[in-house]
Amino acid sequence: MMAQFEEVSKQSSLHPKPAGLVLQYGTAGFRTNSKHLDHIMFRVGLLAVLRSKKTKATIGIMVTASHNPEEDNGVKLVDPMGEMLAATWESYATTLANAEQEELISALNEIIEKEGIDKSQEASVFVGKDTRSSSASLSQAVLDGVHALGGHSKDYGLVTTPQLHYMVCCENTQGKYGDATVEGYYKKLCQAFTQLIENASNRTDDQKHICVDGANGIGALKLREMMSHLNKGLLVTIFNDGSKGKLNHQCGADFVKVQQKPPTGIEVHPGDRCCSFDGDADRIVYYFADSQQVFHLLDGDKIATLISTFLKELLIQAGLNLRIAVVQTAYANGSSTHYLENTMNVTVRCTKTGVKHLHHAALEFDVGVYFEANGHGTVLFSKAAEDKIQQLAQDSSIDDERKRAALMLQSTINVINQTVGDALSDMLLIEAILAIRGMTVEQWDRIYTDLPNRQLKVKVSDRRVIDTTDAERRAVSPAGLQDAIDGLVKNYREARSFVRPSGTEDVVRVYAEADTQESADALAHEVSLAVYRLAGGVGDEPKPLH
Ligand code: 16G
Ligand code: MG
Repeated sequence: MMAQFEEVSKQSSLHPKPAGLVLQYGTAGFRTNSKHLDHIMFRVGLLAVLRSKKTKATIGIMVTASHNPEEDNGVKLVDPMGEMLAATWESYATTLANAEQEELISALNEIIEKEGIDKSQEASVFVGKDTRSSSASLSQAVLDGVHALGGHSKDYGLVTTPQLHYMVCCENTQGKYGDATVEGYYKKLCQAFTQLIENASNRTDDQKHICVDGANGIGALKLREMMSHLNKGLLVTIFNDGSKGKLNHQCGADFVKVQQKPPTGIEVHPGDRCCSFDGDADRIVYYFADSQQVFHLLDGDKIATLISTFLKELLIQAGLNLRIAVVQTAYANGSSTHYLENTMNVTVRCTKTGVKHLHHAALEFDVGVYFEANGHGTVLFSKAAEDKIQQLAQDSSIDDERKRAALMLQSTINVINQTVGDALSDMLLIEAILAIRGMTVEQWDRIYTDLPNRQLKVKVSDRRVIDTTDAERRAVSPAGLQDAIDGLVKNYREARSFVRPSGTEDVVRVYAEADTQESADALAHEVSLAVYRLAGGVGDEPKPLH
């Protein structure tokens, strides 16, 4: 190990840390301009080796900055079952990232001691990257870090974030989750999709057709690869495939959700079913234009409703008494929550923003459907639920209806990427559900009507003065802010508003919804003013939207 540390010191001087640069492992890992990330990548490689030794399992490292602009990059660690890195290790990541060159070895030693890591344990790390121009050299820096500390690596090259999560899970379950190859991923998902759509009656080519905005990123590439496994069960036209446009520029799921309009690079004709991926293909939103050319967005809430309704009905048909729930955040449209709780009688949980919080809450149920309104989400099945579904699917004594439902549940388990939200996998499940139901996007959209809403940002001198509780739905500090919000909300119908410090940008986010767009806009503005006045706003006072 001494020799290994010398190697780390030597190599780390080739990946020097810019003096004074401080970065934090946030909700989505490290993320900033790609110029500042070389030393971060090397050190994340080191940390992954320690994490692998500690867990005695393969760890994943994904080089991506998701929906951020092309100039940015970032990196996330993936834990053994394909989940996000454990929270205690996030702070190790931050410590390592910010250690000066001469402190690096002692920082490593400290982690080794604290975690009681067996230094002689073998380490294995899977690495993937997105299509950014900086990703190639940055993922090389990751590999350098892994090798400097004596870890084994497997470089998957260009993959989506969810594909890397899948690989890690496959490897650590000795193939039970699937084959840890890109081929294995396509085969597993596409076979399940093909089985699901056997339950759909004859579909026309129009019904099979979908327009996909690939955000000029990795999702477009991987969707094209996947199409050869789909046997014409789905007819896909890919837009923003990276051949001309710039990554995430005026396109992708984040753009469409935030701007509430179609991306550039795609013409949305009435009747077309469209969807957008984000830059690393872990988010998806759907949309269409109606006959009046009015744009309709089907976000994560609509997706969660479609999927949970489908699953709940299958569970009833299969006669399985399993607990199903939908996990959302405060950003979920009030209409979706109301519909799920009061019409569908589904349990709804609300957690803080960030995938790991939703994922964690979903684990408490037999079938946990989680989605953020921004389109990141998946379904988790408990081990007990999977076993029961498996048994029933093989039971020859049950009637046809139960059997059919059990088989569909089984295929759903296989089509969904349970490790993390996955645009490719979510798209296949959504397409299968629409096909089985014989449902158009218009019909899906009409299940409930979104309450008009508005999101704004307010700049303050220190966003940490805002502290929240109740899954970010109420502010406990600064004093008087929540009372002010409550007072404003009372002036509108069906209104709701909350504020929270962003985890990814230096701003406070404001959300408001109400019975009309005018009211939602006015309320969001008034709440922004309250934040500006009570939480140390900087710059000009927020202006009304109209
Ligand atoms: C990160 C989160 C995402 C969340 C977003 C909120 C992960 C992998 N990603 O992108 O889930 O919606 O942050 O951003 O957890 P905000 O804190 O700036 O509003
Ligand atoms: Mg993403």
